[in-house]
Amino acid sequence: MFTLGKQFTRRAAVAVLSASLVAGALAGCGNSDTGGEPADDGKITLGFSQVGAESGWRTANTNSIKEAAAAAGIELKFDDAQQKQENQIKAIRNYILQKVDVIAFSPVVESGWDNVLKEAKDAGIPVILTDRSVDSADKSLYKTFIGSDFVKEGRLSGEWLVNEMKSATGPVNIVELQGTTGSAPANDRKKGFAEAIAANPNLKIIASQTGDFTRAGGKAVMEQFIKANPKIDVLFAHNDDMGLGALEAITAAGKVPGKDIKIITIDAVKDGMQALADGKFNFIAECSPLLGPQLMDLVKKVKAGETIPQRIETEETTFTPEQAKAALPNRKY
Ligand code: GZL
Repeated sequence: MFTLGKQFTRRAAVAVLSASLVAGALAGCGNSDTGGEPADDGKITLGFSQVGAESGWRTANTNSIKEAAAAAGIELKFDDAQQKQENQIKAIRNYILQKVDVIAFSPVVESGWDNVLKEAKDAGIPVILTDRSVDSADKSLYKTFIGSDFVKEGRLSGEWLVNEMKSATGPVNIVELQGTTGSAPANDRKKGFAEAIAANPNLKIIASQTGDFTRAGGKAVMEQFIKANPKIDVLFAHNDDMGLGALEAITAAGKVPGKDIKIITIDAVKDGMQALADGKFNFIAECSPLLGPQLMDLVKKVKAGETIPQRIETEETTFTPEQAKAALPNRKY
């Protein structure tokens, strides 16, 4: 039971506390110059939607982006979409609600982005495409694309095979492990490879199916290819990871990878380069995941309203087994 004195004191304390809470809240709103928004401390906030974590390439790409954001003093909001377009769209909408300064993402597939990109444009938030592109006709929906020329990667792979098989007389049966269905790298690598071998009718793609850029996918589909096709001379895999998965299926079938079945892949991640150096792969076309530093430079330029090129392609090369042996000690990823 409180005496009056204590009751009064308690009531007074509650009143003072409530008044100070209200005053504090108003003061917080009143401090910013944008009416209720946190004061702009000059730090750039980047919202990034990543495809997923499906391959060694993707892991290296994510590391590059996170390390570069930290080094550039850019606040990074990062989302892993687990290879689902609906998750990327959700993440981009969240970034719009959070009023980030710039949005960047690697679109898991080429189509279906116009609406959400228009929402970002209407919200005044610039978008940068990294790694993979979109098929939007309206180029004003994004500021730039930074990444590889996937058609060239496919073409270089096909050109190597044409040269490798120039003395072959009979049919050369090729099986193809495609990347994620509908993705720019899968579409373009397939196109470039097919164009490069088109003039050589003895080079025939007898089976082509997606392994979704994963080792498990590559192994499962290669097992089917081997069951259905008694004579396979070449495997063209759209990335190292599917090629590495296929190695397990090839050896389980009692065949020697790199000899009975020649293997061409794309990426040049460390595990792929080791397989190449060991003679299990025969050729790799490089696709660099180290886009982080260039992306952060572009984020700063876009935030500052500077004009940047519509498309920025990364420098890449190719590797034979000998070249892989020499490059491996200094490989960053
Ligand atoms: C290519 C990239 C592809 C890689 C795969 O830029 O989008 O996705 O080739 C990765 O390893 O999964």
